[in-house]
Amino acid sequence: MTKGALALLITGGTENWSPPRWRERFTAVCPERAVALLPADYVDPAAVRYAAVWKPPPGGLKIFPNLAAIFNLGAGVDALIADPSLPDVPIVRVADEDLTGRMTEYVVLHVLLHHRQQRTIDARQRERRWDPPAQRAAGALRVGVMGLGVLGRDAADALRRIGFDVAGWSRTRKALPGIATFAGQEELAAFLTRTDVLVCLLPLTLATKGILNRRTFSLLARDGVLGGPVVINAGRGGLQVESDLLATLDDGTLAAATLDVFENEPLPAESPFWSHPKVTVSPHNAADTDPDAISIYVAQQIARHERGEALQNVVDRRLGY
Ligand code: NDP
Ligand code: OXD
Repeated sequence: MTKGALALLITGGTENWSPPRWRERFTAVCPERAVALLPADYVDPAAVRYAAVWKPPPGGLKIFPNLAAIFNLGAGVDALIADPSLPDVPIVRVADEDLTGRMTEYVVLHVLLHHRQQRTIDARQRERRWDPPAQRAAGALRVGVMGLGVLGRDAADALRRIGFDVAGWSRTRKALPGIATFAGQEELAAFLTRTDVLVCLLPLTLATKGILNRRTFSLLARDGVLGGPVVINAGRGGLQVESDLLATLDDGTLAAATLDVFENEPLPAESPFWSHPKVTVSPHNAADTDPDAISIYVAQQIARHERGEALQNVVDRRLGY
């Protein structure tokens, strides 16, 4: 009996993260199954049981009458579930140690860049200036992680192990060793007022849209060792109100920001963020989903499903993540 086909609907990409590369990897890990990269390849829509997607065109999935599951080739599903015609089948998102490790690298890198004042040291190097800035113990810096999910928990724990004074905030209560935890809107202010460096790893949902705004920034600690609060956003651009970010960087409410994600991506060439002296920009590459690792993750999920076991990391469409 032939196995149901796997359709790939993948927008965008870079050299290692290209639709043909995903097809090559899925063909290797699902040798018994037809793998079709749309729209280039032909597949009978009725033969398709699974779809692996990244930002598929709206309406692109409703043509498959026998679809059993959708695999989102990333952790965040905001773009996918914005499509009102999405078939009513389980959506599995990426929650995998390869992706988690990449995000933790990014968070640790950028917290350390601020903590060790690397931008100041770089500027002094350009001036041939031997002038070491003050150095403090990691424990003097209060880092607050918004979002204690798969990514936030791992990043918070890595920061804790380095010695930072770490807290986290989530929708539901968490208990994490060595990390002060806060939950829900009613504890947001208490979380923010003890935070020098705010790391945002929230999903973009109706409840979190625009949460990085002037009010949030104005609640952050102002008595910290960095001389002002710092924001690091690697969640989604829609979490931040960019006009508030710029205004609060300019009026001194914020000392600095590291931004991996933006309201409009790619970040337009005319955006003031590119050249802002207090901003570090990265091109939404805090954590790439690796085709080698994630094709195996999807193949394992399909195998679970076909053995009659529950799919893992299924999105709650009502919550939006
Ligand atoms: P998870 O779903 O595992 O975790 C989400 C966390 O956010 C949970 O702790 C959840 O709380 C919390 N949360 C959700 N809504 C609220 C709310 N209204 N108030 C407070 N907390 C809330 O997601 P991941 O950790 O896997 O990924 C997080 C996001 O990171 C993704 O959605 C994606 O947008 C982004 N991302 C960005 C990448 C990049 O390269 N820049 C790469 C990968 C992901 P609770 O635990 O109580 O449910
Ligand atoms: C993701 C991303 O959500 O790369 O995985 O942004």
